[in-house]
This record gives sequence, structure tokens and C-alpha cells, in this order.
Amino acid sequence: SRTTTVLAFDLGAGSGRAVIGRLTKGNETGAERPLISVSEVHRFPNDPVQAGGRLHWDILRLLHEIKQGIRKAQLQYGTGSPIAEEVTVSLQADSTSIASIGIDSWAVDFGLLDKNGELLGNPYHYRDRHTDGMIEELGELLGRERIFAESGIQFLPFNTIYQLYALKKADSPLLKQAETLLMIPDLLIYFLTGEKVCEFTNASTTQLLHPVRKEWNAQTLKELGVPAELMLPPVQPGTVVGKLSPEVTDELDVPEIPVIAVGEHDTASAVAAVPAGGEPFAYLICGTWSLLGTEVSEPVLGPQALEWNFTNEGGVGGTYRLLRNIMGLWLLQESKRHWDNSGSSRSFEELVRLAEQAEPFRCLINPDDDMFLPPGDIPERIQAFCRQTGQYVPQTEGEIVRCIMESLALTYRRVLERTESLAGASYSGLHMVGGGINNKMLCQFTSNAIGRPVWAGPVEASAIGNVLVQLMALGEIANLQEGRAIVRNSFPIEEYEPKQSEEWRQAYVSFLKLVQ
Ligand code: LRH
Repeated sequence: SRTTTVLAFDLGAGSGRAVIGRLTKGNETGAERPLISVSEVHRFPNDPVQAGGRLHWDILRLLHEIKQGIRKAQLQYGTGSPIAEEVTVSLQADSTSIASIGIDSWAVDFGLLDKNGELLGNPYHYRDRHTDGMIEELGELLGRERIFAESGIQFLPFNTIYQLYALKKADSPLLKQAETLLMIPDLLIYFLTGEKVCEFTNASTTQLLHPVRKEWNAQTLKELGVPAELMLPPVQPGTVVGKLSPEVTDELDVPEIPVIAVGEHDTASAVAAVPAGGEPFAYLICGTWSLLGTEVSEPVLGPQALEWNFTNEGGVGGTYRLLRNIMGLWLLQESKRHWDNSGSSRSFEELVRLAEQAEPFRCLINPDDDMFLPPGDIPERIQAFCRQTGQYVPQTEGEIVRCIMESLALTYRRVLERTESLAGASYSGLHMVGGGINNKMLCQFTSNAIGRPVWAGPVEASAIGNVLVQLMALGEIANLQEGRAIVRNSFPIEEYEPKQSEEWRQAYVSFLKLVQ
């Protein structure tokens, strides 16, 4: 058998992980069924840092953790020092070294480099409030129709276009000094290799890239007062960027491992790993955000997509992701953070158990209301929402978590039906991937709400998609279809069947009244 080993970094808004991915072709019995296995070698928190009234990412800490991941991966899987259980594999494998590294992360955020290639300031967090009001202002200045026609991207207040406009309006010295803009994974790759690139899938989330031509909208940038030269020409996922620089190889005592630009938007990577077969399929990527939609070969740019605020993000292999962002498990994560701060120390599992015991459908929220976007006291905001809409006001942790879960599941039904309408397709069930599927209540509620089966798995979809694109770049996997077939064979998928259909149907009627 032959094994190829790659290292994937997947950075989420709450934590990051370094994952070793191994593709094995053939086995001892001679059966030719390629399989992928993944194992986590390093996991680290990604806590935003509030300073000077602004919310930042701790980018150098992330770089440090990535270096720790490279070091650990090299110790465990690199040439010459296989860990005990790997000995047999290494002896049989053609290659025992790490063939390449790839990084994916959340979208829209960036760092600015000055003319000497040094980082200007700490990248801002997309939940920072400096973009407040910018989406409305630019909507009026340029026209929402034009922004959508020129990008195909949904209107989210934190898109890069609004962040840049906020800097411009604040007369930010950063923007004046900047020579190059690098999205978060590209920035980290730059620190590792010294090479500057702009990866296409993540670039598409800026809302500044033309959806068909896949070029920067230079005229729009000019009208914003942002120099178009900041933007590098986008490269497709699978591009080899360079190798770990001598500075890094010396510091970590590792070889010059090649670095590949994968689908650097985590959602692009996650969708690449959805274990779907040939037919059109729908997916729900469940992390801090919930991203529900489908894969299309052409962007859907009509007035209905604009009205429903759907997006056409750039995907791997020339695809587009027709989907909608849903506030997602952020509501639960941020509620938990609030409760933790006020002295309660219940785990997610305990909170979900309390929710199971709470009475069903007592109150619902619109998870996508802008009031839930900034960090803060989410439970209090949920109570305010329920009060303002004349509903029962949830009191306990269990009641609040139940309200979040039911409201999310009902939102999924609405977005799934809208996806079908926009794509002109129908789906027999829904693929759910990402960390959120560890929450079985959410998977079951989703199946109940949509009245169709949910196929849950794999959990580490973004990391696996990252691995797949590296393997494609290395010539080990031919294309996305082949990659997805390998994922189907390699990871368990749990099926949920809809229950309590009548209750959920009634709840959906109430939900629609609330959000329309
Ligand atoms: C999910 C995600 C999503 C973006 C958001 C900023 O992690 O990348 O696709 O909209 O973060």
C-alpha cells in the first residue's frame, strides 16, 4: 500500500486545529479502495482580543500555534521519527514525510502589509463594530443591485468591502500605509513562506470580486477610495505557493515542506468534503455559523437571490456555493460564554440536556436578526426579542437553549426551501457536516423541521476538504467527485429520520409569521 501524508490547518472563530490527513491506496489484501484517515495533532483556542475599544484577532498567537502544529506533526509523521504505531505503515509506505501543508479559516478578515512587507496592526475581527452602518451607506452610494451583480455575494455587515470602507471613512493610517491586503490564511502562509498570494475562494467573500470574470472590481474599489493595487490577482485552490522559509525550518527544525493554497475559505473546504454522490445535493455546514445551500456550476444572480440575500461564493473546482449564512451555534456558544462569566459552568452537553427537558415550542426567535450579531449578553437579547414579539419570555438556561435550537431548525427549513426554489432542484435529504453535528439534538430537530432525513458526517469536514485539495494538487486524487467518493467510504455517516412532523409543521407556521 502507498500512503500520502499532508497537514491541514483549519482555523475557526473559536478554535483552530492541525490535522494530519493520510490517503492510503491499496492494502495488504491488494484491494484497491483508497481511504483517507485524519488525526488531530494539535488543537488551540482562538480567542478574540478586545483592546482600545476594538475587537482583534490574535494573529501572531495563531501563527505560533500553527508552528507548534507543524513541529508536532513533523515529530509524529515526518521522516526519520515515526511514532511507534506508525512503524509498520511507514515501512510499507512510499513516502513517510509530510508532503504539503494547507490552511483554511473563516472568511472576510485580512491583514495589511506595508511597503517593506511588515504587518500593519492586528487584523480586526469581523464582529467589531467599526462596520456599523456601512452596509446601508454603501448600499445607497453604489446600489445594492450593482454590488450584488458585481459580486454575487450576500449582504453581511462585515464583508471585506464594508471593512475597507470603514477604514477609509475613519481616515485610517493603516490604509494609507498599506501596499498589500492578505486574507487571514494568505497572511499566515506569507509568514510561513515569505510568498504573497490571494486565494480565490476566500477572495470571493470580500464582495469585491466579479462572480463570473473572477477579477477584482477595480472601478468599485476606486469609488470607495481604496487602491485596487492592494489586491493580488486571485489563484485557484490547489496552487503551490512555495516552501517553508529557512527562517521557519531553522526555528522548528523541520524540512522545507511545500505550502499549498487550498480552498482557503473554511466553508469552501467543508463543502468540498460533503460526502454526496452524483445528484444535486443540499448541505448544512454547522460551526459557529450555519451555512445552508447547494453547489451550482453558475452563479444565481437574479432578483430573487438578491431579495433573499443568498450568496454565490467561489468554490473548489470551478463550482459556486449558493447558500445563505444563518447565525448558527454562535447563539449557543455566546450564551454559554455569558453564563460561564456569571459563574455557571455547564458544558454544552449539560445545556442540551436541560433543553431536552424544557417544554417544546414555547417561544421562537429569528436567529438572523442583526441584534444577535455582536458579542454580548445573547440570553438577554433573546428575552428581549420574545418580549417585543409578545411571546413567552424564556427564563431558564434550558428554555433559552431550546428556543435557540428550535428556531435554528425552523430557519434551516426556510433556507432549504428557498435554495430549492433558486436552484430549481429538490433534495431528498440534507447533508450536515462540521463540529455542530456533535449536537445530536440539533441534527434531530433539523430532520424534524425539514421532514426529511439528515445525513450527519463527517465532523471535521473543513479539515478533510483542505486535505482533499492538497491531494488533488499532489496528483493523488483526480477531482472533487473522486475526493467525495473517498470521503463517503472513509468516514461514518449517521442518519436521522424525521419525528413529530405535525408539531414541527405547526411550529413552522408560527415561525413564518414571526419572521415575515
Ligand atoms: C464560517 C465563515 C462563513 C463566513 C464567516 C465570516 O466559518 O467562514 O462562511 O460567512 O465565517
